Amino acid sequence: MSDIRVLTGPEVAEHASKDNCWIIVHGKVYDVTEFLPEHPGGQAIILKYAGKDATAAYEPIHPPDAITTNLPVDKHLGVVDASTVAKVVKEVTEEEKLRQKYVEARPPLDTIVNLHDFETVTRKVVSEKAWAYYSSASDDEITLRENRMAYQRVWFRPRILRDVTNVDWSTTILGRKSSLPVYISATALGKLGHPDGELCLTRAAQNHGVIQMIATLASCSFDEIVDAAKPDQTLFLQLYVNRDREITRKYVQHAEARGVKALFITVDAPQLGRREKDMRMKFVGEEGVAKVQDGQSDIKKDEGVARAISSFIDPSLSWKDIPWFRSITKMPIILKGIATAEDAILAYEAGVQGIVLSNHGGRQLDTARSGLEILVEVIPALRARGYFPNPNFEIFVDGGVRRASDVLKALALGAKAVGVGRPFLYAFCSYGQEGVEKAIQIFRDELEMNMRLLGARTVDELVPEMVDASALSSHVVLTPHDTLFHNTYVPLEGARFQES
Ligand code: PPY
Repeated sequence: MSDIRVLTGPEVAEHASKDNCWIIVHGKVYDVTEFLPEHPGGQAIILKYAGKDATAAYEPIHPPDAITTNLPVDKHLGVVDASTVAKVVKEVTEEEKLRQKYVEARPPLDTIVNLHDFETVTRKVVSEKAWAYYSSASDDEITLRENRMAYQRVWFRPRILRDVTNVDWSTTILGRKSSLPVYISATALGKLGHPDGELCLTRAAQNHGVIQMIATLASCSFDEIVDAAKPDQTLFLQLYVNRDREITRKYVQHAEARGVKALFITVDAPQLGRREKDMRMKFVGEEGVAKVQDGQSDIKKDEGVARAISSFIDPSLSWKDIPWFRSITKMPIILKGIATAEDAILAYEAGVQGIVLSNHGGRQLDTARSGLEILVEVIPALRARGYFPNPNFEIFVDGGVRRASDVLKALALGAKAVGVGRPFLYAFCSYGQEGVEKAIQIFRDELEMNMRLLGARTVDELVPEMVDASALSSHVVLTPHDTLFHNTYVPLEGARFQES
């Protein structure tokens, strides 16, 4: 066994320049000189910690293994004697003091009554940077808001006198049991908002029989998440396809070997949308983000959290790649981000096992339609070709779901289940694992009431006749104002003047 080199703080501090840059992360010393130009978050942020302990800045946004997997072994220099390292004292800003105050003053969890409440709390208890990244959507955020509005253009046609003493909202998703017709959809960078990150989702999901989709860009590493799950817990994987297909192949095969049950390939993000709230945070100057997977280095300095780390995503991904995915895994393959009937038909004909009708939470092409509106176009088109219903091809919808009534509308119109991303993310940002459990409970309570009132005892009894979706594709119908949503929605702002 080779001896581990033990370095001192002052020794590390000697390597604090662009041409000779060492940093400390988790008590280990790394030579990142050659990696500097490749860092997706830019060089500036690493150089800020050159010769120092970068752990505090590294931790919220990098999976623990990001540095070890991306840096060649010969750049792992050894461990540092902790007693010799100067502590990095982080100045407590006014923003941070205010944030702490809000954390202390959070509404007790038992006073939270709906999913919007988690968003209201999150906005105050996470950093401005986290809020900007999570809440932002592309361009004018029209689609973000439309996702919510679309559900309000569909009205119920409830049936009565059906003995609704017992109602059961459990279902299967891709052949796996799910206690809800809802799965936790992938959201990235969970540690920006809570120290335990996505593990809050995993632990809550296992207690309640809910399925979690792990994000390629989760803050927790893939293995940490799988390790936190019970052996029989169903996990799905969301995939950003890497320009280096070998990295993707290994990632997918590792996931399958670790028991992941389905692969959701994101197909609506060949380039990341411009999320202006996020961009205005000038993320890169202050904190860095990991080269989570291998990628390019042509990063601009002020593009926000998401665009800073998106360069590894392959924009050349095409229908021609589907057979390759089929050849590397036996997991069901689902295309996440289908937005038209034409592509739904192509997906079916490509032999995948499902599609997610989605606009990526309004974060990609602005003024793209809502998943629900896509659904009413897709179902008849598939049906006309004899492709629907088909138990081996499931259709999911995501975006804008805040109420069980939304879920029931999507199911009545033909969705197998719906994906919920931000509300679960906000649930753990505001209250950790307990928040997620509460969010699940809220779904249960709302499902019970709404199914009774709708006259549907099981998810199979949710049929198209229970909804009037005739106004869904008209974008000019007036509905009563959605007060809760509008109270949490933060309007975009214009250019900022410099502070004097
Ligand atoms: C998103 O932010 O919408 C994502 O899908 C996650 C992400 C984060 C950073 C780079 C690319 C994608």
